[in-house]
Amino acid sequence: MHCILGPKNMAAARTFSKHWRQFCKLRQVRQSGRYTVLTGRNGPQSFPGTQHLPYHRFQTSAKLNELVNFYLSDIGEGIREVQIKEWYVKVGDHVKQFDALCEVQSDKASVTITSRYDGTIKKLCYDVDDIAQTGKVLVEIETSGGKTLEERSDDGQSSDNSSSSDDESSSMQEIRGHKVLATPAVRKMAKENKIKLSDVQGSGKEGRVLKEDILRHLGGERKVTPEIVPPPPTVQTQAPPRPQISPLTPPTALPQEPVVVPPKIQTPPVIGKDVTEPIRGIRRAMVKTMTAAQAIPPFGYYDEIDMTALVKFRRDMKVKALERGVKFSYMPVFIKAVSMALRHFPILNSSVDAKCENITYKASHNIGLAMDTKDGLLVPNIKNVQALTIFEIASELNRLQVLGDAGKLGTEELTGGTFSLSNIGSIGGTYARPVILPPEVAIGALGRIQTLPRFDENGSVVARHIMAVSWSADHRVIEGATMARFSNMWKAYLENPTSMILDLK
Ligand code: CAO
Repeated sequence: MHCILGPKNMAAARTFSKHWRQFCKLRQVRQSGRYTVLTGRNGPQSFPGTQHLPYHRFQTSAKLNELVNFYLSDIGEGIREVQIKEWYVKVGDHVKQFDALCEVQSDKASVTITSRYDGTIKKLCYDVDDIAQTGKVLVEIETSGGKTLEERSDDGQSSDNSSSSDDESSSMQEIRGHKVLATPAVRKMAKENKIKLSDVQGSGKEGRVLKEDILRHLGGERKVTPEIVPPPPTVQTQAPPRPQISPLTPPTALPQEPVVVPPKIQTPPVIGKDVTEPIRGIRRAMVKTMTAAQAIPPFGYYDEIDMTALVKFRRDMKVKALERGVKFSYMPVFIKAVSMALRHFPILNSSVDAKCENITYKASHNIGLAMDTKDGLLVPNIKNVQALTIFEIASELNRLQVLGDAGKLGTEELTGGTFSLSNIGSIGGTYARPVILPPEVAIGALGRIQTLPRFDENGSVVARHIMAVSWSADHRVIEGATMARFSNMWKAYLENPTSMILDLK
């Protein structure tokens, strides 16, 4: 048994043990819109502890030389597993407390795992893209000094097995000395091409290595198959002159017309094989949510909105908002109008329990918006829209879009929604059948704003800006008439945006 603190220090040890357990429980620190999780060496199973940690099991990292198992602790929201998105360290790296170790993706959020210790990384227990379970060892860290010890089991047994760091380091993609910034896809690409990220000159932000950098690097290093560029089509602008033949002239052999051979279209060779891979990360969440949504009998309601006045209104507002540093699309108006209409139809801002036995009318209008991100479909929400100005909504939407683009939407942004909008029209299309996100009870999908002919009050055909809206509501608790009345009110606000001023709070 390795006694780190001697019996004399038992009292001090117990006090430390108590504080340490509290410290571990309070590790979830929100940082810049996402969680940072610090993980205890004894793993989450020791957190709830009324049980005392054996006195030899804790330490101040600066003093001891031992190999500690660094567990992935419970990161909340019932998350049991995460996908490793990116390692920020490699075997052999020295880390300090609070240094970022890796980025993980749960089905709800992106989380940075930071170190609890000063020490040297001995083993990374997962590769990028692997699924890591909470409560299992994530990393082995040797705290300062040379002697390595295996983490002792709960009964206090220990072993002296040394780490296999050499093996590990040879299989790593990372570099010694400093961290290379790159997305998992780029790391994978580098790995597949057997190149070290450290050898590649990154051209992205803060030296981040991009796909193009890998390709450029590959180009310089070995012969790459040149991109297949089809030759420009030959355009015959003038027909070659035909020989003039008089009908009386005896037929002679006609000169051969030049044969114009169309250029051969080079298509990329179809080589490759079917690829089967596990459904992970955000898609896995989509499987769960959408499967649960299938249990809801939806009521569909469709209408069209004359957006002509709003298009003009937005044109003016866009300039004004930009002067204040905010991008202003139609969404902030759509979202505010939803909240204003929800005040009259609170049942549409409710949630039902799994068996649909209880309904909860939500006080806050946390309006979710389907977002197409590089990681997949996410639905962050804007909290308390009922209390926000349209400009504040625009500003929050900008923030969410930046986080979404960076793959950094956190649990805070992704949970607690009460009603959702899906602006598929920003990509295209006229109608969509949106799927209700349980436990919410309604969702709207917006089509593309199109210029279409419509009759004016004099019966003349005029060009109008038209957008279709498709609502889905949980028909177990929402009557079709309620959905229709809500839609009419929302539509009235959008068709006459200045009327919103009267009801704005
Ligand atoms: N019709 C016409 N133009 C539209 C439009 C619409 N329905 N919606 C947005 N636009 C315009 C915007 O006004 C903006 O124009 P400007 O450049 O002139 O300002 C441009 O298209 C780009 O808008 P945007 O997409 O950046 O911003 P947004 O606020 O309109 O939408 C968001 C934000 C997050 C909803 C959107 O980016 C998005 O991800 N949409 C896809 C949603 C989706 O995937 N739904 C399906 C879910 S089910 O799988």
